[in-house]
Amino acid sequence: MRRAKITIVGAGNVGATTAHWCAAAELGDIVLVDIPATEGMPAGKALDLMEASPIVGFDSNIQGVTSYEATEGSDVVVITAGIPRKPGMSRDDLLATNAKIVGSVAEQIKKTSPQAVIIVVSNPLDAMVQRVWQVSGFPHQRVLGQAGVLDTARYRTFLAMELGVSVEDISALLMGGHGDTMVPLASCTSVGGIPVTQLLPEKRLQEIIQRARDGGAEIVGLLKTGSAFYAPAAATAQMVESIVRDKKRLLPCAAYCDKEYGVGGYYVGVPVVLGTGGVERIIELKLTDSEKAAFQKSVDAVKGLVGAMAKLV
Ligand code: LAC
Repeated sequence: MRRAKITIVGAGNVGATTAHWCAAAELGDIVLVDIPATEGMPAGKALDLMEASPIVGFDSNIQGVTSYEATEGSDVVVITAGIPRKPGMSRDDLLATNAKIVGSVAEQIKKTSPQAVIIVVSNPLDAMVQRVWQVSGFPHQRVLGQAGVLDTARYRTFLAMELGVSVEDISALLMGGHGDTMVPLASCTSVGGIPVTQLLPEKRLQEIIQRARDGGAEIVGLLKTGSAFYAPAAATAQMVESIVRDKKRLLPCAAYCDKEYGVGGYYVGVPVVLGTGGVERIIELKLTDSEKAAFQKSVDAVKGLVGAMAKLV
């Protein structure tokens, strides 16, 4: 069987750690790309990671490069390029700089890997994925964004810590944009099949939901010189896996919604089925009135961001 070819653009913390998780799970051959000014850095990280393969036991060819030739014909392209947040910055503060960066990456991918599924990770996520879709001209099913898997993982982690149970038994869903308005859905959260509302008082659950919303900023505040990367990279690798193995996982991802949820042509976090074709289905749930209102508020924030981006690029 031919191995999948996975390109990761941006060899910084998120990109290199995504390569690490993808290699460890033997998801395919990996090309790690960064800008020419980084010289040997992507090659050094790739070689270092490959030298771990006899120890960990994975067969993956991992290359680090500073131009796109080696990425040609990729099945999946992950875009992590862009500047990360510093303390005091919101994800939205990155808008102008990162819109230009991801736009030029999308131009390259369009030329070298026209059949790829693109997963965007750069922030502010919902606007960046819209930008990549616009510039690439790819069908919207083959462009999606990573956010919901990470945000849901944070929510699941905090619930497991609170309840003293395995994270594996916490199943949850989160919708909306990857920002302060994201919407963790208490109605879709269960612990070993038991609705979470039977295990936690409402007030405590709301505190945990708020911590999940602020999860990215909590890490930025601790690290001081950058933002989270282990969990964002693990989330991305899980999406790559569902695509290259055609697993059809049902995961929250930033997907293009037009009629779905009445969004009207924007990328926003919704539950999707992920397979070889990218977003193969968007699941439309019945939301409670308050969830509907919170989701709408989040969609409005995404629209505002995309509107602001249109004036900058
Ligand atoms: C976070 C950043 C990467 O949520 O968006 O940690």
